[in-house]
Amino acid sequence: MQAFASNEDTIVALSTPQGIGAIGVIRLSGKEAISIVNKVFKGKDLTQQASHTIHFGTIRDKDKILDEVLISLFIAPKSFTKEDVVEISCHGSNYIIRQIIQLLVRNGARPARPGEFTKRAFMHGQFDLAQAEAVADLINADSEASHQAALNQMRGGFSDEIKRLRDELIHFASMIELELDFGEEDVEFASREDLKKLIDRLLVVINALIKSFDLGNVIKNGVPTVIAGKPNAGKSTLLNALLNEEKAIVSDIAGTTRDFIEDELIIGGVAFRFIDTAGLRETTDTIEAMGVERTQAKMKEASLIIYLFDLSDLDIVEMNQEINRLENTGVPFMKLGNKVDQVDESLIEQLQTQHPDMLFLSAKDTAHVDTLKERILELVNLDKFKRGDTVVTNIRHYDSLLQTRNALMDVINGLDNQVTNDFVAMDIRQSLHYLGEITGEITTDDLLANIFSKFCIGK
Ligand SMILES: Nc1nc2c(ncn2[C@@H]2O[C@H](COP(=O)(O)OP(=O)(O)OP(=O)(O)O)[C@@H](O)[C@H]2O)c(=O)[nH]1
Ligand SMILES: [Mg+2]
Repeated sequence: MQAFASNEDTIVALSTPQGIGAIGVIRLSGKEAISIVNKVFKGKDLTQQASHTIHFGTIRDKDKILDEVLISLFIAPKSFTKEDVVEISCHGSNYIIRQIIQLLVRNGARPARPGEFTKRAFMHGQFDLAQAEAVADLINADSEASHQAALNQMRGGFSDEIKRLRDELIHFASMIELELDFGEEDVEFASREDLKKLIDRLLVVINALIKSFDLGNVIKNGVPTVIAGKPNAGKSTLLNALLNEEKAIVSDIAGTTRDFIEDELIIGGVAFRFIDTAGLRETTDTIEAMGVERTQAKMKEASLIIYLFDLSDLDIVEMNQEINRLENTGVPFMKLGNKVDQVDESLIEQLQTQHPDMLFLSAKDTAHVDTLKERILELVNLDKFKRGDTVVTNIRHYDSLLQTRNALMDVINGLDNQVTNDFVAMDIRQSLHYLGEITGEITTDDLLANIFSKFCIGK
């Protein structure tokens, strides 16, 4: 039956989470939504009611009352899907919900597939594809920053920018196609200079969007923050203090942590993924060596490295070598002198003159760890984000932007090499295609199926 599922069907699903709750909301959308519910509802004739009204009554399976419910009516096109939508608020018991949905299915509704309500809203022009995807991100957002990014996108900031650029390019494309129609005659409707200027402008915006993905990605998935240093520096102690939980084993035996240990923590509305690692040293122990290799791999992928030095066991020459190596990785890092409780003030003063940006702390001291959290937040530059600039968070959009950039470069190269109009037109069409993929002006069934299958049922 699923194979024949059509966009014309009236669909039904539970829209609130599975499980017991005070109420559960069952949603239907489609031409028959009101008439199907009307068949099993006793209270009023729902087909005669106005849009945006709520009605009290009972849902009955023949003579058996299943539940007392409230029915909300949304008549097309004034609904989320732009179809007739009925929401049944019933008591949130799994049994009642199952019984009601089965009854509605027996009366002609079809169980909705994942994301099908949102897909219909998209197909009826409620919003574009990038905005539909933001709905999924919004539901999944677990920090203030990722929530804000999804909200910005859902409200269309990003889409507007893409659409504006695309419209300008369409104008040029049509001019050049017109020239093609004139064939042999040497006419030029679209100035090549203006076209180049437009593409340069497009590239500036697109490059900025591409660059924003680094930030967008960490906002959405958490900032990968690696805690590294030599064995016994206090890395696991610091992880535990940050999380306020005995997550990692701490001991005075060097080489305690052998694999990496990871957990998420939200600081100032931003999700951070802290990764405690095996201490860095030369070792003949095979397992520990594998751990060290993993540490190095994690450091390369990190957005931020918190590098710990054990002040109670410090070789300054070696420390400076380590700092040099860190600088060469290109990954932002913080230098931490740990175990301040074990050393003289004079050592700290000496180090402070050499490295003014070094933070001295005891990983065992919660007040110190709070200061560290503030410093971490400062280091991850979220200013751009706070200003409400458009930030790309979706890898699909990122990919389309890269493709757009390539196609635009082809246009520029073509213009520089004075290729014929049909090639220029083709490259412009290519860029329009990739830009259109982002907002869904250009879609394929596969693309849509792929995007909406990631939604949950009922959304
Ligand atoms: N006095 C003092 N001891 C600390 C401090 N931080 C950590 N330690 C101790 O240092 C030892 C090593 O701590 P760990 O957190 O296991 O060190 P690590 O860096 O994870 O070590 P490996 O997993 O072996 O690489 C433990 O005995 C801790 O209690 C500190 O700020 N002050
Ligand atoms: Mg450890």
